[in-house]
Amino acid sequence: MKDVVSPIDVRSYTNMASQAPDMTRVVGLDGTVEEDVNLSASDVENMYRLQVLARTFDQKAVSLHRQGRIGTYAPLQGQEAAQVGAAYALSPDDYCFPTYRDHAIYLTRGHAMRDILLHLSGAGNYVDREDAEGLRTFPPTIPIATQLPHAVGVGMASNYKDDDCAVLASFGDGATSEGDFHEAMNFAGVFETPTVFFCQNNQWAISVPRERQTASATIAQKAQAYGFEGVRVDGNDVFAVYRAVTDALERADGGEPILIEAVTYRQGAHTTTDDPTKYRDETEVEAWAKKDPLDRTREYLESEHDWTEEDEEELRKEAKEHVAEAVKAAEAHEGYDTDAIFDHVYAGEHPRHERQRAAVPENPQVER
Ligand SMILES: Cc1ncc(C[n+]2csc(CCOP(=O)(O)OP(=O)(O)O)c2C)c(N)n1
Repeated sequence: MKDVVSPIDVRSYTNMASQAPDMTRVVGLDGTVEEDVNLSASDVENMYRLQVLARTFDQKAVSLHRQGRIGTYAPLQGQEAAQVGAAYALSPDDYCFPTYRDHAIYLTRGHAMRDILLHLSGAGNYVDREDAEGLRTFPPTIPIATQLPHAVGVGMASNYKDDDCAVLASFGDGATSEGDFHEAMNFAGVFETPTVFFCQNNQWAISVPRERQTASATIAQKAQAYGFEGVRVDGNDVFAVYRAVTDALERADGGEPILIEAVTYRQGAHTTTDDPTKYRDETEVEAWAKKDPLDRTREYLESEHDWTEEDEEELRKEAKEHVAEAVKAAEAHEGYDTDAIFDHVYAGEHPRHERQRAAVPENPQVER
């Protein structure tokens, strides 16, 4: 097995080992330190603001589900840095394919929180139908890994059209066991599509731990089999993620796909219908809580940007108000556009859809 590349032969962006507050330092496995992540003071604050907003939204969404005010919800707590850092690196022209857990990607891409809540209550689908051509952030995918061939296809189309943009496709560690993942990686390698495969390795796929998912030492190394680079990044370090994705987008734009493994942790349940105490140990959760992405960004702001207790209180208050207004706006929405369930599944009409459309009651209401 001489030709097998060593598992650590993947570039790595991390400062996880040191836990140092200086998070703009990106340290490679070879010990080289890259100081500059090209972020202004307002970008740094904005990336913290988005993480706090995402967590405030997340906690509210769990509680809304408990009260029967939204449907099943997939919490993102613990993954804020991975999602904000990745989405922050994208330009408005880049395409993005998120999953059901990527609420912070949508918020960072500028989606209204109200619309996310409408989607979660079955009354919206993220897509501006008037502007299908302008669609850059796709609706969340629930069937695991099915967005990956789509993302590669969009990249191939952009190559044909000679568009100057890249495509970021987000997915979890569990998705790497799906055929769609491998087919997409293979196509990307052969056709040199501008694809950034962004894996949030949150250590669990519902109740299946990372070590039962794959015998590979890292997820990043899987890229080597498809002829392109894989990198690992400390997924709880918003600046390291931003840096890794920025580098990747640049390379992807030049025709080199790349796989990023953002090492992070799902602090909460898989969804609001899951009970993780049935399958995972509390000590593991506590250990990861010490690497909480928000705490780490805040420590950095305190030490490098004179972030004060008052700044923190004001930010938390603003985030709560933002969430409260979004909930109010979403709940003021009346009626359900049931046609949206069927639109965009096929390019045209389908006889089965005709029958299903006819079976849906007119303007159903949810009791609150
Ligand atoms: C094709 C398919 N198979 C199974 C499922 C059921 N399912 C929903 S989430 C999930 C685990 C996914 O884990 P991972 O990819 O690591 O993402 P995470 O939920 O941890 O963000 C599974 C198996 C599904 N949605 N789609």
